[in-house]
Amino acid sequence: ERYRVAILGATGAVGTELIELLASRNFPIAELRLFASPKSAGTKLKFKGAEITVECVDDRSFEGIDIVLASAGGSTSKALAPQAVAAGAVVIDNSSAFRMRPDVPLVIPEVNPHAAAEHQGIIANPNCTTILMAVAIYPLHQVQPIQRVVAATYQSASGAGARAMAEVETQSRDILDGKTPKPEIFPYPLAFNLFPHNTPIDDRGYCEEEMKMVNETRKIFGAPDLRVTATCIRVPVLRAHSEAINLEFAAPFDPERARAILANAPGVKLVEDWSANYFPMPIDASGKDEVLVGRIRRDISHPNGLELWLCGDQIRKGAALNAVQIAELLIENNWLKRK
Ligand code: A2P
Ligand code: 11C
Repeated sequence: ERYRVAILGATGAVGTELIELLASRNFPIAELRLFASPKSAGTKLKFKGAEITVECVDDRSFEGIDIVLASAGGSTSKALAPQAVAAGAVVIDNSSAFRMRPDVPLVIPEVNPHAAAEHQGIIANPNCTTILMAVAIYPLHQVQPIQRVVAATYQSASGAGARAMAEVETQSRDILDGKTPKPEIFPYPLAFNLFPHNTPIDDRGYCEEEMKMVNETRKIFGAPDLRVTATCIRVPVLRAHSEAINLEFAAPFDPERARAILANAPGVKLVEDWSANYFPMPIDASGKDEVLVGRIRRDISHPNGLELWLCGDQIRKGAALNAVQIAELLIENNWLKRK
């Protein structure tokens, strides 16, 4: 069977990757429609050698569509996902608009695939930072429940979209040419700099991105009391996010055992060469499907602590790949229709 698929936000960083992944993974497509904002209408994008014209959305855009892969921001998803569901489509939404709604599954296929079966038309793709961390730590959590997570992130520009990536490149050139960079998408220059993630800050001092890591991880793991704290930082890297993660268990977790578990975990690639001091790096994670994990070591400050370091392609596993994997999961299990 083949499916009619629409990408909402087809011209964006994630949308472009969605098109590439549908082609390279030979997704069973009967028809692919591409939507973006009115300013992109008429643009032609390539899919498997053919050209598809980008359309803007109207009242009838989703008629006859089976699967909508949405990555056009939260407000666009809020406005258009219900319309797509009413037209009979399943929406896999990359925005944060629906993630914490009890009737919306929040799915990472390697972690909680069965949650997808319960969808009522919308399935949410988690935040990229959350996905990368969850893929790496869930296999350990299954063996010995994690009590507490302390994460620090080093997030690439791609998390803020295609224009943010272009801004870092332009800023880098400007600075090397002796010009003063003009930030537009980001609040401050990112080239040769870094700053805390610029989402709104709550009354406890946590930004939205940090609280997404807390709340989404709890929902995905089905562990509402899991203690998670995070510090999210934007760094001048283009595509891949990195994360330093400290895990605390109820009893010691042998690093050798963690290494053996992660060497065989789905979606994870163990990258460790201690003699060469070679561990995951964003340049090696860019364009890869797996989350690269390494520097697994016992926490010298706590007998039950474990340290690890990871890098993952934010556009791929952090967004587009996870969404396509959810679509594949629905098809393989015959879960497209609502229960
Ligand atoms: P456009 O390129 O026409 O602005 P990114 O996250 O990389 O910034 O990409 C955002 C994506 O969402 C782009 O494809 C963008 O289209 C699309 N988009 C933004 N606003 C809308 C809208 N109101 N309706 C449809 N697509 C939108
Ligand atoms: C970033 N993770 O790197 C963010 C972008 O909730 O999907 C994605 C925000 C989200 O800025």
